[in-house]
Amino acid sequence: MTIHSKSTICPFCGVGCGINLLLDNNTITGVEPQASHPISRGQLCAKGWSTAYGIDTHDRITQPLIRHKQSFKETSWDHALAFIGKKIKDIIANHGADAVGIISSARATNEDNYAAQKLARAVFNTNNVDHCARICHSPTVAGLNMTLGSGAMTNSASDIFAADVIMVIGADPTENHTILGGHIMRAKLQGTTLIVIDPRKTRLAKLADIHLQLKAGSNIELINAMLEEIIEQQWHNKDFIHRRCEGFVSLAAALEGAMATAIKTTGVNGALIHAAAKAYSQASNGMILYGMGITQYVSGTFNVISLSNLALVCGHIGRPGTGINPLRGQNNVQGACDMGCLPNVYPGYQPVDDIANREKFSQAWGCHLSLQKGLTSLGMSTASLQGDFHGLILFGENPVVTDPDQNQVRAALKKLDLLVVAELTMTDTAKLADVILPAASFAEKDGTFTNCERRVQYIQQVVSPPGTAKTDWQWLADIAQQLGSDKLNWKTSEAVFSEMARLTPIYSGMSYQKLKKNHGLQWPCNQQYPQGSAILHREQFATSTGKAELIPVHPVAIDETTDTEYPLTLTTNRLHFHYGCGSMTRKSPLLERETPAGILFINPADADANQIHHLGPVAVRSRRGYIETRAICTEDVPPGLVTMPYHFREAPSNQLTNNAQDPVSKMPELKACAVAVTPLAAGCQPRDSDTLHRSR
Ligand SMILES: Nc1nc2c(c(=O)[nH]1)N[C@H]1C(S)=C(S)[C@@H](COP(=O)(O)OP(=O)(O)OC[C@H]3O[C@@H](n4cnc5c(=O)[nH]c(N)nc54)[C@H](O)[C@@H]3O)O[C@H]1N2
Ligand SMILES: Nc1nc2c(c(=O)[nH]1)N[C@H]1C(S)=C(S)[C@@H](COP(=O)(O)OP(=O)(O)OC[C@H]3O[C@@H](n4cnc5c(=O)[nH]c(N)nc54)[C@H](O)[C@@H]3O)O[C@H]1N2
Ligand code: SF4
Ligand SMILES: [Mo]
Repeated sequence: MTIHSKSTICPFCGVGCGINLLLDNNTITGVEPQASHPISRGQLCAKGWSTAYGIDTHDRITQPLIRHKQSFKETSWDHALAFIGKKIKDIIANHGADAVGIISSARATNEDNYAAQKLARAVFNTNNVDHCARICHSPTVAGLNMTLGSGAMTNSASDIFAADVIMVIGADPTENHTILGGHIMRAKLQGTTLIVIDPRKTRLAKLADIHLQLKAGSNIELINAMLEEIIEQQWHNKDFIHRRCEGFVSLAAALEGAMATAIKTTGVNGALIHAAAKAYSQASNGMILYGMGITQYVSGTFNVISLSNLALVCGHIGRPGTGINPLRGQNNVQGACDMGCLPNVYPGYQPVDDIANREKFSQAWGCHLSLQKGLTSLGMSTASLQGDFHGLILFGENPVVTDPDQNQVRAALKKLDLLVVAELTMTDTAKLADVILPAASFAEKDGTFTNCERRVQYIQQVVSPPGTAKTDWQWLADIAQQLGSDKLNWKTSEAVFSEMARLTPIYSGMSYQKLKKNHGLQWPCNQQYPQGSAILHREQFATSTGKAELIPVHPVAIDETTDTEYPLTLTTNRLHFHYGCGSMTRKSPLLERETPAGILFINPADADANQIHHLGPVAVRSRRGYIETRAICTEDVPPGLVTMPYHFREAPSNQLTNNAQDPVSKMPELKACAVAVTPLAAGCQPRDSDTLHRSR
C-alpha cells in the first residue's frame, strides 16, 4: 500500500523535470509527475516514469568490494579506505601529485562534485579533475566563453514559447530532452517556424518548415553560408552589432565565397540555405537550440563559435525568446561544470592559472594550490598508457562503454596502479577496479542538481541508502581523512553548499532555504539578482569588455575519411528509451521491451548494395574495433551514413569510434568515423561483446 510521496528531481537528463517518489515505508514503489513543476508541468518521459527501476535495490552494490585476483571480495569501509589512502600516498610519494586524479559525475549532486574537485585540489594538490562534459559540451564551455563570456544556455525552457523561429541544429530533443521536444512540437503547432539542421530525418525534421539535411561534419560550411547570405542581403542587425559586438568587419571579410563552398560540400541546395537564413534572421525572436551534432566533432569549438556568430549578427540574444542554447545533457552536467570539476577552473569558472584566484581558494581552504592546469579525462587515459599517470578515483561514469575507442580505454584503466570506482551497480568500468565503493543514489541523499537552463534545484533524501552505501561527498571526505586532511569534514550537504556558494559568485545569492521555496533558482543569483536570472546577456556580455566577440572560423574536415575498406560513415546518437551506458534504464522491463539490445540504422540503398536485410545480423568494423548487431533499414538515415546508439554494452558503438580530438576542448570525434558493414550468415545470432572479447 502506498503511504505517501516525496518530491524530487528526475535523475536522467538535463531538463530536470519534477517527480514525486511514491513510498511504502523505506521502499520506493512508484513515480508520478509533479503538477506544479515550472518546466515539466505534470509531464514526464518514459525514463522519468521508470526512475524507480533505475535505483531498485535488488542488484545494488551495498558493501565495499576489493579485488582478489580475478574477482571481488566484500570488505569493510575501514579496510577499503585504508587501502585507498595508502595507495594514493605511495603514488604521490613516488610519482608526484599529478600522477593521481579524479573523474567526477554529472549524475551526482553539486555537493558531491564540489567535494571531488576540493579533494583533488586541496588534498592531492593537483588540478587533475574532469567529468563527462569533456565528451559532451566542452566545446560549448570553450567556444561560448570566448564569444559571450559564459558557456551556458542563455535562455529558459519557457522561452521556447516566446520564439517565432526556432532553429534546432545537431540535436534530437523529442528523443533526448523529451519534455522540451514536446514544447517545441507544441510551439510549432501554435505557429512558430521550425528549422531543423540534421543529417537524419529526426521526428522534428519531419515536422519542420525547413529541414537542411547536411552531410555529417559540414556545420561550419552551412552556418558560414547562412551568415554570408544574411550580410549580403542586409538582413543583419546593424544596431545590435554596433552596440554590442566586436569583430564584425573581419568576420564579414572571412565569409567571402562561403555559399559557393557550402553548395559543393554540405549536400544542401542554395535555395534552402537562403530560405533558412531569411527565416532565422528576419524573425522577431529567433532561438537556436543545439546539441551533440555540433559539439562531438574535432571542429566542435569552431562549430559552437559559428553558431554564436550567427545569433549575434542577427541580434538574437539577450531577450525573451531569442538566444543560443546548448541543450546540456546530464541531469547535473551544468552543475558539475559550475562546481569546477574541470582541469582549468575553480568553482564558478575562475581560472586555476590566475594568481588572484589561487590566493582566494588557498586562503579559503587553508592550503597550497597548484597553478598548473590539470589533465582532461581522456588525457588521464593517454597519460596512463604512457606510464605517467597511476591512480584514478572515478564515480558515476562508465567510460568502458561511453568513452571513444573501448579497447584503448580498457588498456588505460588496466594499466593504473589504483582504480577506485564508486557506483550503484556493477558496470563494465567497475569490473576493472581495485576497489568498488557503494554509492547512494539521488533518492538516498539530499543535495542540488543544476539543470540545462541553469536552474539549481533541491533534491531531498527520500529513502535510506541500501546496505552501507554512502553519499559521494561523504566517502570523498573519508579519503581526505586517510590522507590526514579534515578539509572535507562537513556535517551536512547544506554545509557543503554554503561553503561552495561563498566562493562561487554565480551561486552566491543561493541557500537551501531559498531553493526549497522557489522550485530552484537560475544562476547568476547574487546581490544584483537575488531572485536569479532567467535570461543571460540582457545588457552586457560576460566578457572582460562587456561586448561579444565575433570570431571568423573556417571549415575543419572530419578526422577519419572513408575509403574502399571502410566505405561508410558511422555516427552515434541516442534513443528515447535508454540513457547513457544503460546501467539504470536497462533495469526497467518496460524500457527494455522497447528496443533490441544493439541496433544499426542503415539506408535501404546501402543495405541492398551490401546484401543486408532488415533485422538481419551484421558485422561492423572500424580501424579500431569490431562488433556484431542487427540492421534496421530506414530512409531516416541518408545513403553513406549509418547510425548506432551507444547505450548497449552487448554491441558497444564505442568499440568503433575515433579518439581524435578537437585541439581546443579535447572533445573526441564521437559523431563520425569510417566503418565497413557486412552481413553475417542468415539465421546466425550476432555475438555480444563479452563473447567476442573472450574469443580474442
Ligand atoms: N533518451 C536519452 N536522452 C538523453 C541521453 C540519453 O542517453 N538517452 N543523454 C543525455 C545527454 S548526456 C546528452 S549530451 C543529450 C544529447 O542530446 P542530443 O544532442 O540530441 O544527442 P544525439 O542524439 O547524440 O545527437 C543529436 C543529433 O546530432 C545529429 N548530427 C550528427 N552529426 C551532425 C552534424 O554534423 N550536424 C548536425 N547539424 N547534426 C548532426 C544526429 O543525427 C542527432 O540527431 O541527451 C541527454 N538525454
Ligand atoms: N559513441 C558515443 N559515445 C558517447 C556519446 C555519444 O553521443 N556517442 N555521448 C557522450 C556523452 S554526451 C556523455 S554525457 C557520456 C556519458 O557517459 P557516462 O557518464 O559514463 O554515462 P552514464 O550512463 O550517465 O553513467 C553514469 C553512471 O553513474 C551511475 N550513477 C548514477 N547516479 C550516481 C550517483 O549519485 N553516484 C554515483 N557514484 N554513481 C551514480 C550510474 O549507475 C551510471 O553507471 O557518454 C558519451 N559517450
Ligand atoms: S525529459 Fe529528462 S528530466 Fe524529464 S522525465 Fe525525461 S529524462 Fe527525466
Ligand atoms: Mo552528455
